[in-house]
Amino acid sequence: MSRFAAVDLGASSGRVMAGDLDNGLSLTEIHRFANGPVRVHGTLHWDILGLYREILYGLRAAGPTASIGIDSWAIDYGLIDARGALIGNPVHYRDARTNGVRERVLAEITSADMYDISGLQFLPFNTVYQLLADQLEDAETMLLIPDLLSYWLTGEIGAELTNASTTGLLDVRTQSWAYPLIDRLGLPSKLFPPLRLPGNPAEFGRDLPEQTGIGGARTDAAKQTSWTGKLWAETEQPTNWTGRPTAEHTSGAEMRGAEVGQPTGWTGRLTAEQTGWTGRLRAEVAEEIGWMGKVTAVASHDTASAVVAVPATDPDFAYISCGTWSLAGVELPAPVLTDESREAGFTNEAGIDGTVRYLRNVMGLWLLQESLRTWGNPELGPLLAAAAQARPFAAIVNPDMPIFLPPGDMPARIAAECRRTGQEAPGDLPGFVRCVLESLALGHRMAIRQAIALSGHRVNVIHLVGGGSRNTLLCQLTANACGLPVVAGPTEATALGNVLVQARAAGEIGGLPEMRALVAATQDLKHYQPQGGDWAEAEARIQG
Ligand code: LFR
Repeated sequence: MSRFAAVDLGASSGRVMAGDLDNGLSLTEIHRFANGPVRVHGTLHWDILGLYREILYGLRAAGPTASIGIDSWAIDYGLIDARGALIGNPVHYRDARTNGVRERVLAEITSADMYDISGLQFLPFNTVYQLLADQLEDAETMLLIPDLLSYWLTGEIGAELTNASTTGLLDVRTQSWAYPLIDRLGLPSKLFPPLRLPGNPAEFGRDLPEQTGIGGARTDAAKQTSWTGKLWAETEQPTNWTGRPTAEHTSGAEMRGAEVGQPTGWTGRLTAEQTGWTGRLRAEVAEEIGWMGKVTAVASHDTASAVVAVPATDPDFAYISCGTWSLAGVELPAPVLTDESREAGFTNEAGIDGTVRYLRNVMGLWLLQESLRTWGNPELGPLLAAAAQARPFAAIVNPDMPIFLPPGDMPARIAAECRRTGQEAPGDLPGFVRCVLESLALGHRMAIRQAIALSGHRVNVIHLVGGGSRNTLLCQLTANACGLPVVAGPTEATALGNVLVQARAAGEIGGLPEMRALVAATQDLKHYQPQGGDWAEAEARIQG
């Protein structure tokens, strides 16, 4: 069966999609549902049970598939108690509870030390800061959102690697939990479950990973694939195992003797623990959706899945995964951990197969989405057409100002930022939209140019994927601002990446080059050539 279900939870909606590889690669939307945060007593929450119900509904509607993959935005998590129950509703990263936490941490541990361990940019809402703002007394395990949903579906716990790399608590070199840092921060090490490597590169004899600059994670993944599978199958209760690293237990035989439910003193390379993990649906779930199936570990960070589906045919590419956020950068074989990289706000997140997603978060279409919400959601098409006719470079802001992060009146904040930098605020809605899109294109320019300079990676073309690839004005402005051709599409990169990694785990397709070639051959792509503009002046202007 070459049909796979992709569950993708995005900022405006969640979807269950069916991906078919029988005849090329196609996606069908099965069920779409709202995924807005819920504010209760001042705290912004996920409506996680409601989402789970919608996912079950979508899986029932999809009918039997070879497997299910789940992705969502990164960083957010739920806490599980000793009985396996969820403690409270997960909190949304745009909530204010992390205000000031990052600053407190960085007063204790230098940003240089933190960056050298995790390679992660210092977003104020990173999991590490959320955990430090949270009540952890009753918590036994921390599960990132896709891992939490996988746990409910299968009963098995784990932490998928690409998403775990956004916590700030993963060692970027060894790709295992950074226990010395975890201890230093006073966080309980039992919270961090075994790591799962998505997509099972070794088991099917394809793309056997090679040693790379990041701690040899690839090699270990290949070596340990079979025994981890066996261990988890033999013990049949992986849910409360909490091993910690020592060098002793690196072979399968020893591992199999480890006592489940006890800290075993084991680990070797945690990366490999659940390589190519799949989990059978619980009977109760199968009954509810009407079919028995399994969940496969995919690149559960939505951005990691989107980067899988970048339709690159030339290795010298940059990407912008453009939705609520714009994630702009390059794919590298090893992290960049220099002072310059840290100061420029670049992150080294884990991609599949040992790749590094070297990128910076640009505020993204959030600026537009929140503006539209403030205006009562007028129709977007006519507004974009009017914005295309509006005066170029009338007003431009730095899209990455922290003031733009929380929900609320976005046009008022944009207007204030224009005034702060000595510019007149836009006078009408098309003017605001033009300002947002030019500012975003400028953000893309700054991130892509810095990614190239800091990594030394050559770039001939920018692939802009995700919902933003539908916005022709933004694509053209991005080509202009970056001075590079832009290939826009696919819009559904995240869901496609989710499906492709499942297909790879099932042995139906090979590694990244093969997956990307299939996307390039089957999906609608649009090409934009740069048309100039004084972007250097705009860049100078936003400083104020
Ligand atoms: C995009 C994304 C980004 C992450 C942000 C918050 O949807 O996952 O990669 O930085 O959301 O989790």
